[in-house]
Amino acid sequence: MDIGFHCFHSLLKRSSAAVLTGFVFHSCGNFVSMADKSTFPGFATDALHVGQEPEQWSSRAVIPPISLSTTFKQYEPGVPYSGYEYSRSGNPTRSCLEKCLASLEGAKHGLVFSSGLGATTTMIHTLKAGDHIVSIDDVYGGTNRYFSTVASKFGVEVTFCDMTNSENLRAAMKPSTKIVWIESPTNPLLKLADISALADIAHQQEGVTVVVDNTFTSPYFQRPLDLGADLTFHSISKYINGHTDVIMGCFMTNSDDLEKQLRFLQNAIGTVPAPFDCYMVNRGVKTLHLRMREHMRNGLMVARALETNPRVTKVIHPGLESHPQHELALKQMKGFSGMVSFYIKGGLKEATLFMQSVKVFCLAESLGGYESLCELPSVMTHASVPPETREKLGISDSLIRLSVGIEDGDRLVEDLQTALQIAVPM
Ligand code: P1T
Repeated sequence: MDIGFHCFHSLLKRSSAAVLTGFVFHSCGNFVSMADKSTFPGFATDALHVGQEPEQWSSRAVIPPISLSTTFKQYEPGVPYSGYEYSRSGNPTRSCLEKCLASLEGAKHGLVFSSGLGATTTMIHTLKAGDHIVSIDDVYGGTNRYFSTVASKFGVEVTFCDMTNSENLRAAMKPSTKIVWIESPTNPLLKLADISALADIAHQQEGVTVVVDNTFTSPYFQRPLDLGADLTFHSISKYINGHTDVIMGCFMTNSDDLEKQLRFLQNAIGTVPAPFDCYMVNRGVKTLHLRMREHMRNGLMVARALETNPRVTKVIHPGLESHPQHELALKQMKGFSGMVSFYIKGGLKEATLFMQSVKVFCLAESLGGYESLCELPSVMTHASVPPETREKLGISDSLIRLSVGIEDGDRLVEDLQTALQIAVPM
């Protein structure tokens, strides 16, 4: 256990006490500087500089240019001057983003795709009919839909499994299992999976690839590859880009073989992002470390405030002592994002009125941008999950998901408290 863990742990406690007693800003100042010390060394420097070397451009441009050309001149047939031939198979703006993102996960390779689901689709193309995936049960609705209704059409079998108990994975695996798909924290219930324990179990069987969807935490606070995963996945559309203006996904890996397979499939399928979008993400990621500290501070502040509100029946945030896997959070994460879920007293009527009454938060899908968003998973992001699965998981019409942004924390709390008063008369 390192010093970072102790700082993180004691600050969580200090921050909560301070929020309750009203000394939010003073405490959060400490929190931010301490949280910063506990993150991965060199993160900010890498986010700013890796893959950005001016020497790679003849102009010595400090900011990587947007390379729009779809094709590149060749010296003789099949021998390009620059290593690039055609932009589906490789592009200079994309390459510098991939190098930068790989460094943030401590990975050897990074690959970016046209969307998070485009990346998922590409990975599933490594399988053949009859192969089996074990997926965490509380997975993003679109991932669930892709596994259950699209991959299954091609003969790929999927088992959804509650991985909060790692032993459940052992029971769910079959000789045909090829991928174990973990999301931690999950979308939208913020359940955690013990990545090291699950990777150990999965790797007892040869040929199993462990994928961790790290979208909800970002590489600033969690590095699944260090915990034994083979691939880290992100919907870049969220925290990594952070500005709600690009749809993109990625995989990071230390495996040369997985990188080779994914690059081949990406070129064969065509799931590539546009150079302009790569430029945008390369720019957005430069402030990831700064944004994540603010998301963490505001997320905890909001979670604490909701916990004491009588119009709320339950708050879910891995940083709260009430979270059933709080200790695991402290063990495998170095901090938290701005994701908070809660159950409002009442049902669909109260939840709808609440989301129509907020003024700073915006009622919209997605998450991880600088702005605060709220949504109702049961009818929005997780509507495609079968109703009986939603019910079993607890994705009811009173479950509201917040993506807490980096506005002033006290304004966010005030906005939520006011909307709750309007929506749930007492
Ligand atoms: O939207 P896209 O970039 O294709 O990423 C899909 C995806 C994958 N994994 C997680 C954990 C996600 O949250 C998402 C996208 N999620 C939303 C749009 C949402 O509002 O939850």
